[in-house]
Amino acid sequence: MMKEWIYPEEDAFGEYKDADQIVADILKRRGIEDAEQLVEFLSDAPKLTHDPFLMKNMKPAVLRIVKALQNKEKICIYGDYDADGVTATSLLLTVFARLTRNIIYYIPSRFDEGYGLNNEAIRLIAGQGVNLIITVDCGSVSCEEVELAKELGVDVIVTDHHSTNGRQTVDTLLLNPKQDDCGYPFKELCGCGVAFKLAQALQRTLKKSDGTPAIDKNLLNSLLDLVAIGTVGDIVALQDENRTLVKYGLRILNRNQRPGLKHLLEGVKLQAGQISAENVAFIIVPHLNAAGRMMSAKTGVELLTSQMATAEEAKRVQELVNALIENNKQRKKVQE
Ligand SMILES: [Mn+2]
Repeated sequence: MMKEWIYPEEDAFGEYKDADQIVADILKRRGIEDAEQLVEFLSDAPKLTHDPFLMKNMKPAVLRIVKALQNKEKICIYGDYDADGVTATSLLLTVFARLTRNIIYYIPSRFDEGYGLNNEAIRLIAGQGVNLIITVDCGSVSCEEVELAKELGVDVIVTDHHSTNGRQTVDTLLLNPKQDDCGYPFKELCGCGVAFKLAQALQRTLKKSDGTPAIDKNLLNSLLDLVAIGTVGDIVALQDENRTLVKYGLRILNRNQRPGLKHLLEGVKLQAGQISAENVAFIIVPHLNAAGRMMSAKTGVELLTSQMATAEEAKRVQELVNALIENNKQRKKVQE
C-alpha cells in the first residue's frame, strides 16, 4: 500500500499564521492541531467545558445527595491537607452551607494520619452521627475504609482524580474521570475540579419550591478561584477544561473577594488585578501547603471559607495568615 502523507490544510492556523508561527508550531507539537483548538487555546475567553453528567456515577451521586438533604441527614466532606484538598473541601463546604445546616468537614492530619481515608477517622465521623461522607481528592482505592463506613451505617460518595492503576476501586459511588469505564471526555481535572463538576451537577438539579435554582449560578462562579488554586497547585496539565477553569478562576481571584485570601495576598504583597498563574504556583499554593504542614490541618479551609463576619473571627484569621507568612519565611530560610 502506498504511504499517503497528510498535510494540514493551508490556512488551518488562519489568523495566527503570520502573527506567530513559532507559537503555532510549538502548540502543534503539544497536540493543538487545528484552527478551532488553537483559537480556544489562545482565547482570553475559552469556552471548553464538559457536561458534568458525562462523569460516571454523577447522576446516582446527585440523587443520593438529594435524598440526604430531604431527610436532613448529616453530611461530612472528607478532604486532604494539600492545596488541592483544602480548596476542594472549601468549595463543597460553601455549596452545602447553602443547602443544609447538617454539614461538617474532616481533614486528616498530615503527620498523625497521612493522606486519604483511615479507619480511625471513619469511626470518629460515624460517631458524630454522620450519614453520608463525600470525599474530595482521595478515596478511589480505600476499599477497607469504605466497607467499614458501610458497616457503621454511613454511605460514602468518593470524588477523586488519582489514577487507580488497575487496582481494586471502592464498591460505592465513585466519581473519578480516571477510573476505567468513565466516559468523561477530559481526564486531567484535579480534585477540586472534580468537586466543582459535582457542584455544577447539583446546581443544575436542585430547585427551590418556587422553581428557582437552590444554588445561585453566581455562587458557582465565585468558587472558580478555588478551582484555579487547586488546579495550579496539583500541577495538572493546563489544557482543555483545566485551561477554562484556571483562566476564569484567575479573574475571580483577582477580584479579591475571599476575606481570608485577601489578607494573605496583602501580607505577601500581591496586588489584586495582577495575580498570575505563576503567583498562584509560587506564592499562594506554598502558603496553603504550609498550613497543612505546620499547623492544624483545618487551617487552610478556615482561611479559604471564613467570612470574617465578627471582630473575633477577623482577628483569628488575621493571626492565621500572619503565622502562615512567618512559617513560610522560616521554611525558605531553612531551605536556603
Ligand atoms: Mn489532588
